[in-house]
Amino acid sequence: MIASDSRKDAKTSEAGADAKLWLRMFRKMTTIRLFEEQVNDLYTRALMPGLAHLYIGEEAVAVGVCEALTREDYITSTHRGHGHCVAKGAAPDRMFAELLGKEAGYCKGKGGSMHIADPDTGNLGANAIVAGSAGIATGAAFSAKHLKNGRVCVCFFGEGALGQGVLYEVMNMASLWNLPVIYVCENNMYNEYTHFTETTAGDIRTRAAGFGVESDSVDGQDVRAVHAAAAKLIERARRGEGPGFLLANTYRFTGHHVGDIARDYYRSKQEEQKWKGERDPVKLFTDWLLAQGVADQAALDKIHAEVKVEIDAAVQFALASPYPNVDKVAEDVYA
Ligand SMILES: Cc1ncc(C[n+]2csc(CCOP(=O)(O)OP(=O)(O)O)c2C)c(N)n1
Repeated sequence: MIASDSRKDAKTSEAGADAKLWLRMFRKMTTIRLFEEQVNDLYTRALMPGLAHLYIGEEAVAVGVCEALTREDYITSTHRGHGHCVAKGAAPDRMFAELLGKEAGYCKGKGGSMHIADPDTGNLGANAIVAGSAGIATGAAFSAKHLKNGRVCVCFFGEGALGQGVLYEVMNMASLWNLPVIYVCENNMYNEYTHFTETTAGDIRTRAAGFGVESDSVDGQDVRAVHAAAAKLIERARRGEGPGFLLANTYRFTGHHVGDIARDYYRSKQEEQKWKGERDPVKLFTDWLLAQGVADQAALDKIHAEVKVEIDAAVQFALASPYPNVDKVAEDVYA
């Protein structure tokens, strides 16, 4: 009797812990979605210098993976990096400040959208060079192994990076040296304006298998599936069992960058509508949370409203923040 009661208690608290995790994931995915919508708004109102590459449609990948990491674990990111940054714990106000070139930004306004780094949350930085962070991620895993600090590193990249030699050089090293690094390939199907099947021969996972790197593939629109697959590879790497490769199949809902608005010459409106209507990761997760009774609509609406307040305040903070003084132009610049 006591045993069965304590088993019941254990089960209930496990369900409670899961519910906490699911709702945290929902909050993070919502934060990324609203963050990106504001980025687009700032761009179209000519308030943001330069361009940005939105992560809308891919939120489940960053959140599913980063929720399987500790704060001390490392990530590296890409030109489409806002989602990774938020998922790893960065503050939206300092991110917006960076996008607007303000001194309060993560790189004091000198990095912009494609170069945000946040060492406090283990984010070693975004990189505008396709596959540019593969070496940095593998080096971070090398250091973690030799410092024996138990950290792992996740290297996010788009499938366009599969065409870059550096990825294969470092996967070879990671396998030979048994490094705690997980290469997460976000296959959103397009390298800029070209379908990946026109640039990528063969089966993607066999590229990892060729180096003896353990791999898995997952529906990148399903945050729970991403989380489960990522957690397996991450914990395996943490135990010292070597690198991993996760192929997350996903789709970017908007243009390659915010200025890519006339897209039907490379992909059809029907294709986009189908993904947005049937495969929206936030909507799919919302439906699951409601169906499972993890939360009711009012609770999810409340989270959404709280995130909206946070994002709106973050934008206002960034708009009101000062630019760096001109005498700071050469500070923190290395050549
Ligand atoms: C080495 C290098 N070559 C070309 C570019 C120009 N470029 C920027 S994004 C991009 C496509 C990237 O596609 P993918 O890696 O699949 O990422 P996605 O944009 O789909 O997230 C290219 C070719 C670059 N930034 N770096």
